[in-house]
Amino acid sequence: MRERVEHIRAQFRDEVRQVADMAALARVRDRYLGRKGGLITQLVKELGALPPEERPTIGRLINELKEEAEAALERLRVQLEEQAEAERFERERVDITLPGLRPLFGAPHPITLIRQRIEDIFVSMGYAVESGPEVETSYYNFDALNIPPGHPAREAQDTFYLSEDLALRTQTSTVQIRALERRRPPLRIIAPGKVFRRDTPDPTHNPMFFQVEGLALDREITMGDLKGTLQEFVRRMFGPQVRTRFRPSYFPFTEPSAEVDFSCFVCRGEGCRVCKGAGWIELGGCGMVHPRVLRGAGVDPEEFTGFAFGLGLDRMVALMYGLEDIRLLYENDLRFLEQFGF
Ligand code: 2NL
Repeated sequence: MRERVEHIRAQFRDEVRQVADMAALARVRDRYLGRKGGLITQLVKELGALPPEERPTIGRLINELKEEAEAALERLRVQLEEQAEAERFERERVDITLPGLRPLFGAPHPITLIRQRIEDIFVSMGYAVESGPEVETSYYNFDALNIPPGHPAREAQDTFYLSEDLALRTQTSTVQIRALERRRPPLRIIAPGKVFRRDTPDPTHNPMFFQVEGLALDREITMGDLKGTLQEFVRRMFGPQVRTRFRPSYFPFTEPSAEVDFSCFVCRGEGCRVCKGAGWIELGGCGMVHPRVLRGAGVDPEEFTGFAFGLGLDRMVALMYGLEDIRLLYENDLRFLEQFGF
């Protein structure tokens, strides 16, 4: 019996040394200490069959073996667990001193930035900001603006027609006519928004661009009010030293009509790269609203007069940021767009 105990002890020690993982550990535990058929468990059961004088010594021996086995297996279990945890920590290691990844932040589009500045200036002068549909009927696009059927401005060559009667708006006057029908004068509104013309893209043209139109109607409004308003606008926009200049022009929807320029905010009119040596930069077109346009919208031109203007937003953005090609504004290249705002 003593030899069997010693043999099992040697065998146990040998097997325990070869255990490399939890599964092997469980197998060894079961083989020696399992409730049914464990080799050591078996020894304990056989103790009763020994002669009484042998029982105490053999019993102690078996007990020692059992305790040794239990202790060895427990030590091994703890060791395997620590080892598994250390491996997991190593696998999941994170270098918290590494620089973080910069989160991609949105930035307002340069057209949005300038549009908001323009809106703020006019809102502070008592104007409301209006918007309306980009697809318009011939009535709002042309008839209401004193552009009759057959007029060259209605040509399919310049306008994106969607059907006989529908087209993409070519100016935001459409929005102003709609607002006028809704609000009735006196009123002061601006209509910033997208407009569409069938132009071939080049550094200064894009078939879709942005315009800000303005309209002020009241009793006894004069051309002087128009000049003062646009003068104040360019001062607030480009600087206090900037002057304006009005040249006679023609639009079907205003009479009289004018082109408005402002003195170059870079060279103060001396002539430079920005103003192409002219000293002046074109701002847009303007004039006193044509009586026929007023009458068409149900406004009595004997009671109310007013001025209107149309300014190119893209050109102002290009000037402000020194862009050589306005198409940059429509290519959605993040390397370009990331540079604006905040
Ligand atoms: C230009 C010319 C202009 C208007 C737009 C307008 C609007 C109404 C009535 C009369 Cl509701 N006129 N708008 C007037 C004059 C010129 O735009 O060259 N824009 C870039």
